[in-house]
Amino acid sequence: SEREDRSPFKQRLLVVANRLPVSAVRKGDASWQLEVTVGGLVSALLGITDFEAKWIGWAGVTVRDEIGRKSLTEALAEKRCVPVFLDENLVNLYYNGYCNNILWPLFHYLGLPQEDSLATIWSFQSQFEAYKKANQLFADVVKEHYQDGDIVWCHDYHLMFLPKCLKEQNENIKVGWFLHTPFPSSEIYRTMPSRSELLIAVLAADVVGFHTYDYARHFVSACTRILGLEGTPEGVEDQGRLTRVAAFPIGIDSDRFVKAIELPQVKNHIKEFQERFDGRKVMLGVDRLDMIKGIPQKLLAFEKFLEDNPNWQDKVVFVQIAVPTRTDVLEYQKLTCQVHEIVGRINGRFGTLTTVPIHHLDRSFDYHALCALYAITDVALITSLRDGMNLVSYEFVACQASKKGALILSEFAGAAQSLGAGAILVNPWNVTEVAFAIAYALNMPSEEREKRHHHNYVHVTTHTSQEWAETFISELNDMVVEAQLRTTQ
Ligand code: ADQ
Repeated sequence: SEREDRSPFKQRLLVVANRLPVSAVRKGDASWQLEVTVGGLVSALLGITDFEAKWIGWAGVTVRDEIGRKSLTEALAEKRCVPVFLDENLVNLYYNGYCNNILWPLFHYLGLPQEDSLATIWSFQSQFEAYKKANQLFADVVKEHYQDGDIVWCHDYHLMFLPKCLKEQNENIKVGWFLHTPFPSSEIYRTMPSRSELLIAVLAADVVGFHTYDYARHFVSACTRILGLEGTPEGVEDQGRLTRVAAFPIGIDSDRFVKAIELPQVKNHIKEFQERFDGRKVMLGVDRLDMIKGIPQKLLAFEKFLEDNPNWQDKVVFVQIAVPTRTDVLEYQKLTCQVHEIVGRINGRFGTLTTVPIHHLDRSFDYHALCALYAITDVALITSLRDGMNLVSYEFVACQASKKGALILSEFAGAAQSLGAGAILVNPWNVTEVAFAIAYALNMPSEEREKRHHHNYVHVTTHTSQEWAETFISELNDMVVEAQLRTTQ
C-alpha cells in the first residue's frame, strides 16, 4: 500500500534497465495508454517487499515535445517508473547499432558484424560514442532521483557504461550491475574494439553479477588478460579496490506458474488443446525469433527424427511458438524466411490431408494460453545456440506438476547448469544427437520421467526470482559495508 511504500525502514532501490516494464502508446497530446509487460525482471522484483523499488528506463517511444514528455513522466510516475528520453538517431546508433548489432551477437559467440551488415553503414565509432552518450543520459536521470543510501541496480549489456557514469557523479552510490546474457570466453571478447573501456566502466560497480559461474570466470579472465588486473576468488582487484564478481542465477516467480494451472481460463485452454491434439504426443518450443535460439537447427533435428522414426510420423505434433523481435533488422528478416522455408518443407514431406507435424506460429501467446500449452506438453525442446539462462525451460517445469514431461535442453543455455540433472542435455549443432534425444524423450519410461521432473521442479520452485534479487541486493549491501570498513582501517 501507499503507506507501506513510504515506510522509513525500507531501503530504496533504483532499478535501471534499457526498457521500462511498461510500454507507452500516445493517445493524444497529453494522454498515454500504458501497458505493463511482465518479464522475468518485473516478477522478480514484485516479490520483494523489503525494498521500495523505482524503475528508470526508456519507454520505447520517441517523444519530442515538452507536453508529451511531461505528461508521459506523470503517467509513468503512477507505475513507479521514470522515463529516459532518447531521440531517434540515438536509438538507432545506441540501441539498434551498438547494443543489438555488436554486443548481442558478440556475447552469444556469433562474432562481430560482417561487411554487408548495418555496422559498416553506421560506423562502429559513432555507435560507441552514442552508446556512451545514452548511458550518460540514464545516469543523469538516476542523479535526479537518487537519495543517500539508495541502491542502484543496473541491468544488462545496454548499460555497461552506467556504473562508471554513476560513480563519477558520486563515489558513494551503491552500484550493482547484472548481465542477462552470457559473458563470452575472453578469446571471443578480446576481438571487441572497445574492449578495455567497457571492462573498466563495468568494474566501477561494487558488485558485478552473471547467471553462471562460467560467465563470471570469463569476465575475470578478460579483466586479467586485457587490463592486467588481479583476479581473486572474490572478484577483480585494482590498486586495493575490489569489485565483487559472482554468479547469481536468475529464477522465475514459480508460484505464479504453479498456481496458474488451477485457473479456470487456463483449464479451458488445456481442455481445448487436449482435444485438438488428441491421440498425439505434443512437443513444444517457445522462443523469441532470434538467431541465438537455434530454431532452424531444432527444426532440422525434428525432420531427422521423423525420417528415422516413421512409426512416430502421425503420432507426434511439434508446436513452435516464435515471437518475432527486431523485425526491422535484415538478419532477423532472413531468419524468419529461413524458418518458414524449413517448416514448409517438413510439413510438405510429412503432412497428410488432415494433419501437419509442425504448427509454427509467429506470435506471442498470452499468459493463460502459454501456461496451458506448457501443461499439456509431453516434451519441451529448447535448443539455444547460446542463452544467458533461458526462462522458458523454468516455466515449462513449473507447469508440469501433473504431466511430468521431459525437457530437452541445450548445453549452451545457462539453465543447463541448474536443470542439467533432470533434463536431457544436447549439443544443438548436432542434428543427429538432438533427433536421438527426441526419440529417447518420447519413449522415456514414466519412472525416469518422474525422477527427472522432480529434480527440476525442486530447483525451479526453490531458486526463485525473488531469491535471486534478494541475494544480489544483500551482496551489494554487504560489499559496500566491507569497502567502508577497509577504508577506515
Ligand atoms: P530472453 O532471450 O527473452 O531473455 P528467456 O529467458 O527464455 O529469453 O525469456 C523469455 C520470456 O519471454 C519468457 O518469460 C517467455 O515466457 C516469454 N516468451 C517467449 N516467447 C513467447 C511467446 N511466443 N509468447 C509469450 N511469451 C513468450 C534474456 C536472456 C535469457 C535470460 C533472460 C533473463 O537472453 O538467457 O534467461 O534474459 O535473464
